[in-house]
Amino acid sequence: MHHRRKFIKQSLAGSALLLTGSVDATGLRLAPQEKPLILSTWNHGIPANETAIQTLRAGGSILDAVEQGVKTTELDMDNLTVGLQGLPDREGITTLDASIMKGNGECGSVAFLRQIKHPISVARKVMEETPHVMLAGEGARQFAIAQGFPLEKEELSPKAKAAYEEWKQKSQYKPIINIENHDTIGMIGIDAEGKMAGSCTTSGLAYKMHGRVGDSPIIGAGLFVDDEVGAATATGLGETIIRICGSFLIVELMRQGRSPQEACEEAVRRLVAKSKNAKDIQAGFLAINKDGEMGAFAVQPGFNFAKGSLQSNKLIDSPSHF
Ligand code: SD4
Repeated sequence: MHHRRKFIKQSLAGSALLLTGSVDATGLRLAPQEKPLILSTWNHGIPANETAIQTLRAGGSILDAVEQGVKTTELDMDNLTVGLQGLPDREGITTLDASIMKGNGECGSVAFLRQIKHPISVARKVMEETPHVMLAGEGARQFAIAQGFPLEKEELSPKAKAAYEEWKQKSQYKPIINIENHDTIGMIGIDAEGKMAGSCTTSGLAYKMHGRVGDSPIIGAGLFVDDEVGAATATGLGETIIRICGSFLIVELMRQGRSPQEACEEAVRRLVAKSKNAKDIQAGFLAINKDGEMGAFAVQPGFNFAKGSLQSNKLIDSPSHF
């Protein structure tokens, strides 16, 4: 409850326009009625949102905005959870997962992709240039090369290499929550006309088993968008998100009348109920509905997200279950 109150306070502080929006009896139906609106996971969402908003200002579509936005993160050398500079699997190989989706149901994704700098753009090509939704591994890499994406040298970034060498001392396979306070980037957006799109891109869980794929490239788990209802994206321990079809669940709950905030809270409640060790894991969700209302909720404190509009771009702490 404390966190929820804090969230509402910060959301209110974040937007003067929000004051004209509706707040229901429970205080949950926050209607910023700011469109376009872009939400991105974690603090790296701030520069990603900047790019997304600039893309819209330059006349790009909401799909262009969510693709260009997360490409900023894919290139961020300080980020150890997205892009080729991300932490490797336990064999020392960095493999990438990404998905992209439009509100009309078109979507594309890549999983277990190596040596390609922008998996999100390959995911978009899967959506636009193939009859398929998802390509994985060597097939995804071959497709990327055929589409003209340069093949990068397979070597760890200096930061990832140092972290991997340290991890190898003990080689303990244990998910770490909230490492560096940023992780996978999931971005969802709505444009001025109410069209929605989303993107999600990650190097996945650090020191995962070779071949492991998380929620981020799985449509309905890490990302789901439906112009008739809303959009949702996820971050955190992918296995727990896949098990509840997290993002699809949130959109379906909104379809049944829940606010984005209520839907995110219900998804976390289910995820916690289905997890044996909920106290040790982190997962967080973001949602928007077609009216531009938003929601955020996580298992643990520490999850934050960036809310970007034409007026502002702010980091907001998410409320949490624990
Ligand atoms: C995954 N959801 O691969 C991603 C990574 C992440 O916190 O968000 N980790 O499971």
